[in-house]
Amino acid sequence: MKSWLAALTLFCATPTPTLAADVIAVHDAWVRAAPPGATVLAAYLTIDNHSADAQVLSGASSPQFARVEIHRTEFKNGVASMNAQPRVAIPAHATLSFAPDGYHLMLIGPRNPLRAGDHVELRIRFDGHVDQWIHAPVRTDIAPAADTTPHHHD
Ligand SMILES: [Cu+2]
Repeated sequence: MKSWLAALTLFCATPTPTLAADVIAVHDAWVRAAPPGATVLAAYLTIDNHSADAQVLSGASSPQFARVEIHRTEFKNGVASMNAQPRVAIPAHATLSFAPDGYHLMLIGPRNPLRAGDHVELRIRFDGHVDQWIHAPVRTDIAPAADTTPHHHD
């Protein structure tokens, strides 16, 4: 009991930012495979904010790419355009999905070609927290096992 209290006191007194998976969980990350020679790839993921405060995604990077930007695809009069978003807020107790035709991480300037089956290491930055590293498999599309709805391919 005594050591538990000591540990608790230490934890509460520590001023360094923390990021526990029970505050912000990043999951189901994947990178859409692109043709050889592609200079950009898109990464998708889901962010769960389990806290009572809004959390802010403020950047990402990867040792495998020159840079990573947060983008949002928006449709105006049927025309899609991608807009860079420097920061994206996730409201308290909300989930934000990065998915095709919406938010995505734009992976710019691959240092090496990536094929389906490879992995991308992504460093995700949230304001006030320690950066989170995630592991995103490269695949041609959403895994068939996770996709039970009828759809067509172009
Ligand atoms: Cu983009």
